Amino acid sequence: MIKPEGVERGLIGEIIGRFERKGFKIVALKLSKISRETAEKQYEEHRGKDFFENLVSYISSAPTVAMVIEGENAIATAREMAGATNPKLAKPATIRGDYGIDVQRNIIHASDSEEAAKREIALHFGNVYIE
Ligand code: 3AN
Repeated sequence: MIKPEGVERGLIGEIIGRFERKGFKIVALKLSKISRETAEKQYEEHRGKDFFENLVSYISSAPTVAMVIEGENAIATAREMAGATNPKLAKPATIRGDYGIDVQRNIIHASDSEEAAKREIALHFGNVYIE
């Protein structure tokens, strides 16, 4: 998911392009302002943490781009391409390393496991792409 910061700064094409050029196939794509309820479900694992409230408010404050990418080792590779959670520590040539500074507004969210990917795809796109 491209977070509000990435959309506002005009980075949609750049970010999608990176995944396409890497060789992944974009199989679903949706620009929308997600509801607070959906944001809470997306970040359910972080409920109770001190940044949860701000994170949920932020992610539901302006449009995001959700996408499903398909390809070999897609989950791990997408996270490598996203870079470290804190953009200050993310390496150059990663998305967060190249475009981010703030840990909350860190440009992109990438599912961290097959289980999370299935849950998040269902949350944003329904069950169409789940095998
Ligand atoms: P990642 O997005 O790299 O999987 P997570 O799952 O630890 O990282 O964190 C989810 C989101 O929560 C991050 N993308 C970031 O927006 C936010 N976040 C994580 N740690 C912090 C923090 N210390 N302060 C503020 N926001 C944070």
